[in-house]
Amino acid sequence: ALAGTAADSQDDPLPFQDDFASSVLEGLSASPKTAEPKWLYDALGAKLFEAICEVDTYYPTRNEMTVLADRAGEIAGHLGNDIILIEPGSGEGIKVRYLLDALGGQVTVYVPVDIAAEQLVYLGETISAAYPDMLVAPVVADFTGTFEIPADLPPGRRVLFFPGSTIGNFEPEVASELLKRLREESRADALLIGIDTCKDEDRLVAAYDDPVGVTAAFNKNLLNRINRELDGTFDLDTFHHEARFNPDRSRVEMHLVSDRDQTVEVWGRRFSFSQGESIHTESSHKYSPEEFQVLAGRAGWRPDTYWKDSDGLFSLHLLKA
Ligand code: AVI
Repeated sequence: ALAGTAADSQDDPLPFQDDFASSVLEGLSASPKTAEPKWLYDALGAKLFEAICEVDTYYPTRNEMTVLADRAGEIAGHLGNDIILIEPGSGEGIKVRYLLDALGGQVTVYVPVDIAAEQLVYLGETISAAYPDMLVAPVVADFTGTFEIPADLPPGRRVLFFPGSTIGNFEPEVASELLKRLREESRADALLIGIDTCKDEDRLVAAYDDPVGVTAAFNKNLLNRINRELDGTFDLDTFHHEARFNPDRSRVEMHLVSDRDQTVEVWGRRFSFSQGESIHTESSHKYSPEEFQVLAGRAGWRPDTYWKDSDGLFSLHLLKA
């Protein structure tokens, strides 16, 4: 069954628009220039991210699905019955199906939480049709802000499902804060979370600068979005995508690099770029299992167990509140 879709701001048809403008202007005014990675996911950006997951060199999605599929039975054994499964940043909801299939009737309620309203409504309908005995209660919200889980849910054991190494896109201190807040706001007992591990530079850079150019398109689409939604004048032909491994911070960074000296307008404000100057659009932090357990520990999560795929490229952790 499908419950009504709850939004965190019911009256405002574009609740995130002002946030987008102020965030972009602030990031472009900073030195070095930055943009928050969450803005990469407009309708086209979300599609391009789905395409990235199909690219040969982008291993995280495939390897995480392998762990989920191979360990489904074990995971089910750890989680128990009457589960209320809450998924922040549910996206197109492919991975959750592995879990739902493995958990069978153990999940009574699924609460996907996502900023992309249209995709969320579609997900709610398709998941509800595929699992008719389960209640689906979608929440339109930016999970990095405050959001409310519907109050009228049946009782159950709340489990947060946070796959994809999405937490890696936050600075470690922010990631820890977010894991703490997710625990408090969702009042979850358990957290099942995907974490990409650190590995050799070549493999990492190939994953974030794929030969087909899908990741480049995903990154450059941000300029497209700024042009469309904030009256921007970015010339996309004069910026290129770059993926840089930063070993000191154990992360891959995505940048949009200006190919020449130029001035760009956004919402009536002018920003100058020198040749080679970049906008840092995303960081993707990589953690060993032990490093991640320390980070999660700071957020009040106790490690229970974790699994890796057979190549050791990706880990799935189970933690308890
Ligand atoms: C969503 N997130 C975990 C992806 C990542 O791997 O950091 C986003 C991404 N950026 C480029 N490729 C994929």
